[in-house]
Amino acid sequence: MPTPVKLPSRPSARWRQGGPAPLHALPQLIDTRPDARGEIAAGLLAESAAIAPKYLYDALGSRLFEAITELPEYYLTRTEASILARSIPEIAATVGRGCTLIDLGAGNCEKAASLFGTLRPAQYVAVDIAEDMLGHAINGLRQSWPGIEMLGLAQDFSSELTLPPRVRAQRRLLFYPGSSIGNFVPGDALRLLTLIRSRCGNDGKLLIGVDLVKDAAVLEAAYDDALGVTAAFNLNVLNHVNRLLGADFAVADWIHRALFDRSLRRIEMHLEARRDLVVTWPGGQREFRGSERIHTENSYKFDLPDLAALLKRAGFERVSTWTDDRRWFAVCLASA
Ligand code: AVJ
Repeated sequence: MPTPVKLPSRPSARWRQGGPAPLHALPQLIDTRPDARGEIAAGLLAESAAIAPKYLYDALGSRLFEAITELPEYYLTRTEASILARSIPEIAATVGRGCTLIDLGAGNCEKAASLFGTLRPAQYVAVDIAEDMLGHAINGLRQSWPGIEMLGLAQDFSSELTLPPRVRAQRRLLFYPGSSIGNFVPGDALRLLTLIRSRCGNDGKLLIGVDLVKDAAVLEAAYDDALGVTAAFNLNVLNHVNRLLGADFAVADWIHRALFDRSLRRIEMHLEARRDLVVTWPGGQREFRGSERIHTENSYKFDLPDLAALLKRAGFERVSTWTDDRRWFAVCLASA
């Protein structure tokens, strides 16, 4: 029998917000993340074990991901930044000053902040499942941009995208950069984009960045770098699961794997057991054979025609696209 551990209790959904309050007294961080334990246990007990990629982002995982974005092999972040730097004047001219910028998966908010000077939003809403990073980032940004009203939402927007009444309904620009849409299998990606479209209102737009299909060696190096930072990022999910579920994963028992599946057009990240072992948690356990894997992430790669088709199916009408010279990454502005 596993030793019972004390688990943090979390109400299933909560608005850290009472009735009407003066604007200055409202919280800057609203947390509605659901309880994770049931979902994680179900994933571990599935015939092909899986842990959802959102659990990669505890405090350390968020910092490891930041480190990944600086690796020579991980071209995505800097390629997207260079495309945005070139296209943002045109985007800003289309969107106009004073929009409400809604940042989906804001992380350290750096990408969105790099657009503030040109875009001049009136309101900035940062949504992310990683609450620790969000609070810090927003506090920092407030100092530098006192003219922009800011709000953080700790939310798993893959299951809900609930925008409180303080978020203005008009002139929204939803920002979904970094190819994060690639974490979703095609049906879920379409569902999420349709949800995003519904949050755009009748005059809103979506600015999205996606990674494009390319040479397997380039892709695999980006997800299995020489320094081992991506390996640490992947393995760290086990520490997070140990805390969330009270499980007893030993990180040293697992190996990081990242492979491109060209027919499915996705990088898959897995953790592979080094030997036969048993993992236990309060109320459950799972046996793994040596070399058995836990699937931790899909990272889909797109081509431009499919991407435009996907955005249209989600309800966007006009789509403008910018890419880099190598056509490794694309940024799209899609309007309702
Ligand atoms: C943040 C989901 C876009 O898939 O490239 C980086 C996460 N995983 N290295 C990606 C990630 C491994 C990243 N996204």
